[in-house]
Amino acid sequence: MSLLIKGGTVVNADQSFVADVYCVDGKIAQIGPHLNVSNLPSYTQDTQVIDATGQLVMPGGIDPHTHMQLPFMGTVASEDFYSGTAAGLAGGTTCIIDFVIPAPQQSLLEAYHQWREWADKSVSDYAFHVAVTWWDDSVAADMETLVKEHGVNSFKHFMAYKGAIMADDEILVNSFSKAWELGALPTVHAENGELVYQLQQKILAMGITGPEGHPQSRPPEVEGEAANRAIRIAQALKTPVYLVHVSTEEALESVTRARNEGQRVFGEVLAGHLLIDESVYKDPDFNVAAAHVMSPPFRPKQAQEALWRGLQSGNLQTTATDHCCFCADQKAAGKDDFSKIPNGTGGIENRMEVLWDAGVSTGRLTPNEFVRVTSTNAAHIFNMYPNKGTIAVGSDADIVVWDPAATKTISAKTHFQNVDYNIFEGKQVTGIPSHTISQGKLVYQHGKLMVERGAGRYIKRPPFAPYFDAINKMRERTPPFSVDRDG
Ligand code: URQ
Ligand code: ZN
Ligand code: ZN
Repeated sequence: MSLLIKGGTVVNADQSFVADVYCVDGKIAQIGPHLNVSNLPSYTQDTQVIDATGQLVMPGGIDPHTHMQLPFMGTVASEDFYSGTAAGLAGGTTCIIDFVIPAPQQSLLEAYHQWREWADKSVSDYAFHVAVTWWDDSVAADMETLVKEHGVNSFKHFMAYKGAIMADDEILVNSFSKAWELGALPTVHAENGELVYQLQQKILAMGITGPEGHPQSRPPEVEGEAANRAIRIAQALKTPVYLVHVSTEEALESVTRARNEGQRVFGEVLAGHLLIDESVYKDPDFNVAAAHVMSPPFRPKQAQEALWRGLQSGNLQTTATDHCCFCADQKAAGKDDFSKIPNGTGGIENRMEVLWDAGVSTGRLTPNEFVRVTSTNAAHIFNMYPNKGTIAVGSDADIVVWDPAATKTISAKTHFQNVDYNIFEGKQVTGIPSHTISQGKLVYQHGKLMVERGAGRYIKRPPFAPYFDAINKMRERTPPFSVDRDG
């Protein structure tokens, strides 16, 4: 099977150039100006040809933070792996990293196999972070099996959600150490779960039960404290750490300080936190305010400017959505108690277009930086590069053809996401995908999805240890700085 993209401008994280892109059997086979491939055996009457004149040809987006069909807070997220990955393709995202979240005392391996089964219906490629929600020797053993046999190289820790999946310091210290011994990356949801719990009780006792209580129970210092604590624990243990959904200046300051001191800390920012502010919680319509209940909550406007500066400066490296959808009837569980509103919002379908519109069209980001923060950096950090995250010969043919002039108005009435609310409702964007190619196949074109249930592949991600092993082996073989003068 082959596909040719003609006349476009290839945009990678490092450079842009006019070139055709020829894909064969799911891989990028040739890149160059005016390719002449019609005489190749792979070029047949079935070869799909896309005219990308005046458009950009970019690596398919990677969303490193989604929760398809997550069982959470007494319900299950409305978006499943089929509909969620399809919606992603409609927005130019061709790969997700979702989360296996074992219940406390549940075997990590058992949970992993459960999520693998759920994800089998995906229409685009996917990988998994695995959450460590409890600790004993069996957890350490399962982590080792997951790294060595199942291609997991990142382990998540929720510092929030007391009484459910919260990781206390004992779990953080044990798990960070084990993860790095295995060459895997610890990641954290940085909110102080004890503080959240106590503040929720205080606010409810004051008679504030509506969604407006949600951000009041999670002020910026709740994230700032946990972010700093996670970074300091990582520093003490000499492990790297990746902070998901950084939403506050306080957390960004901790990330920036650590990076300036040479500590290997990564930060992720959600499209929602860059564009939506806390005024949504004051909406008199419970359904609108509750639809925006996620953690960390949307913040005051000045936090958004700081987060954009974090992206522009390189102190935040990836963008994501934390796509975790609950419909109005599910959010209603918290009608009389905001702490019972299932936490989560959508976004996988709109991440790239809202970031292009607010990032590139405003001059905050160049097109190359856009590619870096929507695809390449995630591929690097989670060790999927160069299969993912770049337009290069030999890379997976996961590609988005981007029409910088096309416009669209985002709405739940027209989106593919399986949720009855869109946090970007009514937003008009300029610059949207015209075609999405997944594994070398055209799967989205001008508003039409052509996906195949189960076509998505599980992507194994090697640990980082081998690089260090190789370097150490090299050192063993040749004493440092010895040069064979005669050689
Ligand atoms: O905390 C998360 O990342 C998951 C449970 C999704 N929900 C949310 O509010 N972010
Ligand atoms: Zn989270
Ligand atoms: Zn999440």
